[in-house]
Amino acid sequence: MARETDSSMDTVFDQGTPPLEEAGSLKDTSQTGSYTADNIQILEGLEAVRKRPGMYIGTTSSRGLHHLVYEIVDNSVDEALAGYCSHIEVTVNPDESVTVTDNGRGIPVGINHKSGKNAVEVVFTILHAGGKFGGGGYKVSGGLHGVGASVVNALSEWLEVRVSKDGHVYRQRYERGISRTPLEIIGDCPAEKTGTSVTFLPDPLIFKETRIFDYDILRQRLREMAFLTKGLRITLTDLRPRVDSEGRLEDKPRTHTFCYEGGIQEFVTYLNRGKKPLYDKVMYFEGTRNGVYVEVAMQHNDSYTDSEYCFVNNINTPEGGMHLVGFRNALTKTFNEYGRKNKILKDSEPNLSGEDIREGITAIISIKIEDPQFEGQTKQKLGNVEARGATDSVVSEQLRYFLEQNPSVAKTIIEKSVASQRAREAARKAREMSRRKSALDSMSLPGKLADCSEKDPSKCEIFLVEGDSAGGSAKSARSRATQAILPLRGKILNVEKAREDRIYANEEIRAMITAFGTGIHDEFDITKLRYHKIIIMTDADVDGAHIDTLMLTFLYRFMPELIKQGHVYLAMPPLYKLEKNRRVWYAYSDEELSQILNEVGRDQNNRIQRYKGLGEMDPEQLWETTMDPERRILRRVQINTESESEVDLIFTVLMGDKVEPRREFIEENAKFVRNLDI
Ligand code: TSJ
Repeated sequence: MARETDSSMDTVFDQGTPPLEEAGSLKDTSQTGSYTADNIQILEGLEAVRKRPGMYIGTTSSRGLHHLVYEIVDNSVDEALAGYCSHIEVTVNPDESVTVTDNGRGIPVGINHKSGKNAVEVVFTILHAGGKFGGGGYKVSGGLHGVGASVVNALSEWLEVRVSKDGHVYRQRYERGISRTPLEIIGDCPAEKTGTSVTFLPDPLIFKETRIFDYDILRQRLREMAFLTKGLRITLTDLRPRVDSEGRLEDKPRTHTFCYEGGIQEFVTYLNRGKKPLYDKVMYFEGTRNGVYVEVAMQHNDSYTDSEYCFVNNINTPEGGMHLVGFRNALTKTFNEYGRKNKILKDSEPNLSGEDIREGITAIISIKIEDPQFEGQTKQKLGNVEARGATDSVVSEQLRYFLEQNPSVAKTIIEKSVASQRAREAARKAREMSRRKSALDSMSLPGKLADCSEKDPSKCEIFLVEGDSAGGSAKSARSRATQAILPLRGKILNVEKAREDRIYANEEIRAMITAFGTGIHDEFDITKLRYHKIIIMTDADVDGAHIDTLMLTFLYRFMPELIKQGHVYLAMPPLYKLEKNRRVWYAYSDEELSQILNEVGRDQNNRIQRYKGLGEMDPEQLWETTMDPERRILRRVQINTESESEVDLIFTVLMGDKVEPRREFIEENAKFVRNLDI
């Protein structure tokens, strides 16, 4: 099972401030002597990175900031993949610098004859081909990554590297990419102690938006990296001062250690932890074909959505690509062959479709390839054709063998696929029927919808209102020109727990789909969106919050682009109304109420009303507190995570039927869940 423990690695670098010794016998290539043509080229290279950081790290927002850490950690992961490193420690220091330390062989310190430089300096000052977001992927002989160190160096106010090797500790310091000290020996250590440690402070001139590292974002990505490299131990420690909920300073730093002997097999167990697996085993296939190393782990659960996560050289490819195609081919072909051969699928029955077989699957497809080609608009799709054949071949061969060894698992999956096939057929008929009745057609809007008169979608908003009575108030309160109201009765269907056919039969869901106008899934077309603001308006209580999550789950599963492009909002009705001397205040939180009371005085004659629901407000109150664009508060919903598997988990855990993981998850991730809503 997964281990998450406190840890302390006895690092060879932890020597306090070492005395500055003589510079050793190393040649200083940066400070003394004149710059050679090479040096100038280097400066130009790194200057290009500083001029256009987006080309190299995608963005200089929080996301790009965190990317710096991954670029450095990738180098240590490569050392682990080469078999020389078992532990990586990532520390966020109180000054917002980050230290990454490994126990690998240590970057070579010898002089490279071609460049006349030591390897450390080459790593940190020579910009390697392209950069991830510039050219087509990245090429380096040897390691899979190793291109990022010079980029991180260029974008850091300062960076210090320490290498322990051959009984010495070496150090070099850079500022904004330029070496400020030579690589010098600063102390000795036992010859068997080796490793690399890099500390860097992101440059405020580059990262203007934020330089604050988010522990939870780092934790998620490092956990993912640990899953993807079995047996590798990764520790994250936050040394920044921190206060608890009572405002007291915490005395212990926050820390997590990830180490998964089972690798991606454990990753699947982790992803399925909020769901009911259909069988105990997690399948695991592994092999190398034509230089492509393929690893796949999978298990079905009782839900109706498939979750396939693809990685190339440990980098997520959300748009899939050749490895995913190969995996899917193998799955479809092998299950149909097995089903026919063993008469679970009768001759009279049609083949199972890939979709039917994948219903409820959780799969990780992770490949390692020498020269990955990333394609598509966001360069998140693998283009290498050889990856398709390799993945297909490894999975076909080993899945066939697995099914033969585990006939009861095979039977369970095929029976589930047949059920899915029938439901899909029923759904298709239901869809067709409702199309014929043109209920899913935007020409005939749902009867309950009170539409607005404005035709320009960018000026229009739609309120999805809990309950008919609140819906009624909202209809009379609204600004008719730009605000549409769609009342929804009671709790809407939980789409995590229903098959497609039932979902399409659901009236509330059909009404929403029709009103939005965009269509769903593959047919989704954002240009047909009829309202640029979709506002969920529910009571400010537990039931309201539940309806919010049901609604968001539906939107996320059926039209994720609406959320990603920032069209979805939560209305915020007030919690309290305070009346004094014929004046009225509304408070949207307990803090705000006490703030208002501080200002107006806590007198006897204050009238404080606690709103229990939207229904308690008359239309005028509803308008001025919650709907009036001039006065209301809206919270835009955004997906606030690097890792798509985490978003899936949130919805699964929040909406699934296992209570324990849900409670655990909410306790663990209170902040995260809030982030999702805000
Ligand atoms: F890239 C980097 F500088 F940012 C960086 C590299 C940062 C960190 C935290 C670690 C590393 C790193 C590099 N860890 N381990 C290595 N290993 C090598 O560079 C290395 C060592 C020995 C040999 C060899 O052939 O003897 C080859 C390599 C590539």
